[in-house]
Amino acid sequence: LLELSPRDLRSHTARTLDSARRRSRALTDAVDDEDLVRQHSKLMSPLVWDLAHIGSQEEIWLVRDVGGREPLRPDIDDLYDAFQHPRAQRPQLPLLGPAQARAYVTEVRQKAFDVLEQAPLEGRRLTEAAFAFGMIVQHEQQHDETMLATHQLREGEPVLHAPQPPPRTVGDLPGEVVVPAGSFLMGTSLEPWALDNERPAHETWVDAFAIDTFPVTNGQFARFIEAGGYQEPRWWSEQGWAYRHEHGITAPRFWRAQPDGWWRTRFGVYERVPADEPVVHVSFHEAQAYAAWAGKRLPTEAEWEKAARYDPATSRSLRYPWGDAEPDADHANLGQRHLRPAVVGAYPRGASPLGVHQLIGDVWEWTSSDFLPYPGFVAFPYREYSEVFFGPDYKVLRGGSFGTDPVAIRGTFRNWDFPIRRQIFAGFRCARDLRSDERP
Ligand code: AVJ
Ligand code: FE
Repeated sequence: LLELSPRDLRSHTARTLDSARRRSRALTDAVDDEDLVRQHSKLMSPLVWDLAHIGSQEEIWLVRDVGGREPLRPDIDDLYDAFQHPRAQRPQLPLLGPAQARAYVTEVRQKAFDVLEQAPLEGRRLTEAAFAFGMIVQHEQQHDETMLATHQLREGEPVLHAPQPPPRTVGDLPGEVVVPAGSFLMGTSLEPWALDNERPAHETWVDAFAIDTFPVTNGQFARFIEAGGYQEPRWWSEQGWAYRHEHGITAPRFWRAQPDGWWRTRFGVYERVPADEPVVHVSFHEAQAYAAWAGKRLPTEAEWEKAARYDPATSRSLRYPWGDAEPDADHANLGQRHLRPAVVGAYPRGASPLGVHQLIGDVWEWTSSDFLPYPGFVAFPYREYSEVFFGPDYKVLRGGSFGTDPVAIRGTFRNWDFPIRRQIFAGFRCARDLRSDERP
């Protein structure tokens, strides 16, 4: 992407717009109109809201802003402004119906393609427009992951289908990797599609620590439950314990205890919980309690990023754990190719130089860090993308899940959510300080 000519950048952008739209269509065509307008959970919008919101953002940023064209539907800007209406209230709004929403996003897309071909995108204009297109492509893919989470909350027969992820192909590995003390370059000033919260690149000191080779699995998490982990306040923060009680939480979301073990519902399929897959649908509080029970802690986001990007051979920070190449199917479980995490050990080619596996894809990983600006942060292109969320209310998640598209993830990408949320495809891995006898 960094070396593309303007013409190649146009065709790359067109391809990524197309693949985002194919996914949005697949997710919204999989259900009937009644399902499309229904609210499957108070935590989520009706799918038809996400669809028209995707179009509305594209109209505002590409058609009006980059293209300088006349508005198509200025009357609906407010309806699809996420800040005006919380998710729980969206079903009551006079939303576009399924057919209108589909027609609207198609019309916006035709105009956006027109802007992409016709706009005089040279020099600085090109850089700005390329970012706006990248932002909109990522925005659509982010909502596609949100829509996938809505599908997981939907009741009824399975409507989405995908092949199984690959099996384990790595041999026995140590459970942890030691990351040496030192500073590394965190964040980026170069990635053309990096969002404002990933910028700028800055040297960050990280003390030596150990981090798990793999995300925590269902089998490991089940042992925490069976050891009484949800009954023991000492493993939980005060806030986490209050939340666990208020909501009566005793296992990851979508799990059910049966006489023969744990079962779960996954996109309408009722199945045994597979022991070797990373655990998914746990809150920050559950992740934090597990880590305490295991005698460990969650990594900070600086630790996570150093484990993912730092190459001790060159002291450089890579774009992805495996290097600078864009993700392919052998690197990571991304892009909704599979509708579940892969078992641990399934992606030897995706390991970081330090030997940490499956940092990208499979499950988002909770970190212990609050969502805060990097030193030198500048809100761009609008304060509502990241800045209004900075503070102690949100925890950072890293690495993307099986539901995240490759365009919407990289070693520097920062996601955030409330520590009580579990409908997202979130798991975690543990870290710990080194004992004095382990320090070099
Ligand atoms: C980065 C996933 C937290 O879904 O709230 C979508 C992305 N921002 N539309 C979200 C986003 C505006 C955002 N997350
Ligand atoms: Fe949005």
